Amino acid sequence: MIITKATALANSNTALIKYWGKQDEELILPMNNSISLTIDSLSTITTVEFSERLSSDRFFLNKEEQTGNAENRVIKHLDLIRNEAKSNSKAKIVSQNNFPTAAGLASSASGFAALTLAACKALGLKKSKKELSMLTRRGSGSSTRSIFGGFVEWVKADENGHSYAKQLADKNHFDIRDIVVIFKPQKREFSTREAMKISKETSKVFQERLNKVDFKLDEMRKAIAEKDFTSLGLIAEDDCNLVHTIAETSSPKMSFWTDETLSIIKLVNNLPKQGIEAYYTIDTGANMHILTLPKFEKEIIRILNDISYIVRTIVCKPGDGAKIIDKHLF
Ligand code: 2P0
Repeated sequence: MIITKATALANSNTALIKYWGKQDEELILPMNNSISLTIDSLSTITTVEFSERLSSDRFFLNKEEQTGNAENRVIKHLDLIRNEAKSNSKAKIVSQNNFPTAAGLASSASGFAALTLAACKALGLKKSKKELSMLTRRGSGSSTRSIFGGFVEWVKADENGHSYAKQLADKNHFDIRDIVVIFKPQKREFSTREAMKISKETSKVFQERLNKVDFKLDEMRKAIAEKDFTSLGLIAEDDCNLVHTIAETSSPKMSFWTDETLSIIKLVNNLPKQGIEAYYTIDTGANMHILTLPKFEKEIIRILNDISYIVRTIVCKPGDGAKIIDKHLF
């Protein structure tokens, strides 16, 4: 009886130049390069155990057994890894997020990065970070970037073996803060996957953004290299606004922002009047990220603490890439 088990921890990442649209839906090849910051306080821990004793795969997320789409995506990804390892063993997968799932906080980024690393380790597959990033990409695009820590770029390509992530700068290069602002939970009307597809097929603004994205990527790389927080924040905010304009100009129209989101956008826009430099970015959900410098962190938290509709704030620093840990979840 062969039983192999491994546990990995992966952090989520915040997209500064976003991945929005695929050139290949099956291989998950993106339309544009994207740049992100891996953050240290939104993480997933996943334990994978392969055992000849099991007759089927079982996936537990946050203590609840998953069925349907969530389970199928995980099994499909495990099949890919089992295929590489020439293994037929079924697996028990137990995964724990320390933050809300499917709320626009990139739980699929940390989730698939942790799953990929733990499953490869448990099956004895030796892979470089670059190879791991290409493999996890097949589960969820944003997880490609979570293999690496700090500032990361995911490179587009039109074939499987050339679309991977690379680190632009490690977590110690530029100490910024990402304050995650969480509102009361609400059901999303569109998954990110659906939203990207609808955007690409129906929004006229989609191609306009692509025409300018290479220039913005250059500017973002420069801002990171030069530790130019103002440029980093302005470019991230602009790309966020553009991606949400694409969603809003799609058919059907897709809106991810709520009244709460709009109020906090206004608040962030007004912070410079109080001598605070901060920018926002938002993914596919109402929750948002406030990017700022360490010296403004306490004052922003004090302001946010007075706002009744904010359920939780999480202060994140630049974080590490996915790693194997010793403590299993079961
Ligand atoms: C990003 N997002 O760059 C963009 C910005 C959300 C908004 O990548 O279809 O769950 O699994 O590849 O990775 C989240 O989308 O989508 C995401 P799939 P994923 O972070």
